Amino acid sequence: METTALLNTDPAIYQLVSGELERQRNCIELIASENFISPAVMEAMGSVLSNKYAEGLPGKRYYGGCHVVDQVETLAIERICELFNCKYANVQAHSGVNANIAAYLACIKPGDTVLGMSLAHGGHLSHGSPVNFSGILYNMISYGLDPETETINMDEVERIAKETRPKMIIVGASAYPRFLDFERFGRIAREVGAYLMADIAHISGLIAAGVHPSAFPYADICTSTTHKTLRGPRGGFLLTNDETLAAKINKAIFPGTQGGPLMHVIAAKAVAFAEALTPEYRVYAAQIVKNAKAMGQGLVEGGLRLVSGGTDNHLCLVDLSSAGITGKEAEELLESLGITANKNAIPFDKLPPAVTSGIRVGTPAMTTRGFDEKDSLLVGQLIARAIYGRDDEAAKQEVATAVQELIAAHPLYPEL
Ligand code: DSN
Repeated sequence: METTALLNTDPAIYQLVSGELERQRNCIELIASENFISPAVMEAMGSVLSNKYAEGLPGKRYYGGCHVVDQVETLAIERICELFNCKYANVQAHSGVNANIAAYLACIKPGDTVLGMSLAHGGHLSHGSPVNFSGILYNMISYGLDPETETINMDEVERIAKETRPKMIIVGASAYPRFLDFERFGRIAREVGAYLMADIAHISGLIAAGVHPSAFPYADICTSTTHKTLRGPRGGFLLTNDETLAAKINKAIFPGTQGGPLMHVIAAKAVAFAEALTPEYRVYAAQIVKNAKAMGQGLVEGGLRLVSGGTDNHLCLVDLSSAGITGKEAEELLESLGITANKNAIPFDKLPPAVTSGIRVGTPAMTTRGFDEKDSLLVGQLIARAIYGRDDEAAKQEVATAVQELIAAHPLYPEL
């Protein structure tokens, strides 16, 4: 790293930041929710905008000196609205969960019934887990996957919705490799008089680039993170086309659940949104999906089973139960060979969440690094080779060498 201020002031943290850069450079990053931001996004995040308090919205702040950050936030809002072809956005949410908290607060009251996807089947903690605010404050009902197809059974969602009459239905997932049927979810929500909240955190970049069906016009409200497929800084945002709901969302963020917005992060979001509006980004997002399919092919050729039989998006969920290894063991094995992935429950998993029978592997980060379908096919094959050859030192060495060759061919952050 070139800067000297951090080195001089705090060599311990400098060394750790450098160490993390080296770690990112030297492994194949397959955590489906991670990505590598551009140097421009990084620069905006490390800027003097971090110094500014700006509670409120552009033009309506509770502090003086906001005329510059007002322009920053206005640009971020205009760009995200253009990206998703929608009318209103709030870009202040500190994270995806903060965006979800605001969405609940804007739409419903504590104790109301909400229908969301089960965490055990690929949903998210904030979609109703009993240990999360959502499960604590609301009456959460869940839908899961069909045991045969391992996909969302929309007839079953409709049946549960009609039976339980939720005030809000959530569509969105953290470990679901198939397209989400926003249109059908929208019809069900309208039939039972519920708001439809689409949590598009994982797939927002794919939707923005037109390689996944859009949640609008079906969703009343969309929530998302900015740092997954969208390749921005860590953070969240909310979108809607409804003016009344937009006002409620703004109030739910501030003063409802947050204080001062992180203006440096909002600037970095604006930069990432501008990047996502370019033709190059659309090519990138399409490549993410092509790479996930190629990686899935490599995994299957190597003898592993994919939940639902394949992928439509940026990730594959791998069922390891017939390979005789747990998700936890596979995560550790792969990490020792230079591949970073995460253990993940598979539908109807018999093992606990800290062990699991699966791993989740995604392509957003490695696609940023320049991996193509040929590389991704090889990555899938290498994962399978590592898993089936885990007791064979020569096989493991072969995988580790192939990993090093792949990353050497696609350098990360050469400018740093
Ligand atoms: N932790 C994120 C993921 O990995 O999917 C979701 O919040």
